[in-house]
Amino acid sequence: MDLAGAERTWKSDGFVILPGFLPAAELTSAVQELNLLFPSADEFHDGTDPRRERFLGDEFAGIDTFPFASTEISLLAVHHRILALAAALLEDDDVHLYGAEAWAKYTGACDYDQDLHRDYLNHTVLVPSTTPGCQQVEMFVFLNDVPDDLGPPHLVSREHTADLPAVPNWLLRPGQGGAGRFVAQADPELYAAEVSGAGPAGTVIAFEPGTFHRGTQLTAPRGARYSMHLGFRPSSLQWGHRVGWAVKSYTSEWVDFVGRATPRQLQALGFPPPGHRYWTPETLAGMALRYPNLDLSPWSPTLSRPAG
Ligand SMILES: O=C(O)CCC(=O)C(=O)O
Repeated sequence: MDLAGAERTWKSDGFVILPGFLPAAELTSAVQELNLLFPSADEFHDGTDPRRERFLGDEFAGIDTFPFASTEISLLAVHHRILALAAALLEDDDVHLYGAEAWAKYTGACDYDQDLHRDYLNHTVLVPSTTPGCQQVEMFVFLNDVPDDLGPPHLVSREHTADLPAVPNWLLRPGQGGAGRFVAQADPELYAAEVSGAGPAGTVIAFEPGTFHRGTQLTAPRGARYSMHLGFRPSSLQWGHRVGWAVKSYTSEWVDFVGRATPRQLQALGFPPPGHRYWTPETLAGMALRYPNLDLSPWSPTLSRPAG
């Protein structure tokens, strides 16, 4: 895992494409549980899965949010390689997962072709920054092979966009209509500068919310694309967010995830690290009742070292 090289590319281009970053063997258990969330390609295209209706006509209707019906897919969102990548790019070991979605797209279900845009409008209440320590990182993680005819995202390097102002945010393809101060026609050269994110299962595309990119059409006959969309920030960065995890923390999906996750993975969801003053006999006793399957020994003051 060449994280230093990834960091250099992310800094210069605003994104880095890491083909097969998650090894196939480490994807298997999550991929085997995809059907808990979504129909297979055959089930969708043969019309044999009643869940297929939800995907028709709206590209965003194929999104499930964390915690997922599959614990394996929830765990993959904080896989140790993903956390190491986020920490390297954000230059901070204490990273927080501020958004996690699993997304299924099927050829013909709807129009997946998007205009170039940045994501910052719903990932931060401020605007993107290039200052180290003040950045967020988004990731697309492919759960199946995504060649060019299965709708890989396209991205544009900062080399072509660094001078563009924060507004407008959507830069439209020729012939597309749109209104509002965040929307404008693009210089066609911007579309000519796009790079395809096509890659095998396990590919991770890391990009910052100020990077221009867009979704593309699925054209492969009977095709399906399964991916995750993750967002990380340094835990001390308060202006970047999408959801609060507590709102779903009573669900069995959350409790099952917590029972299987490591302290580092849980820290990425907001658990204080071992040694933090939160961990006292009072809170440990309460946590033992709330999460009967969680091994609390890593947070027990007698076993853990003080946090720095
Ligand atoms: O899923 C993709 O390939 C890109 C989607 C995207 O950029 C978006 O919805 O903002």
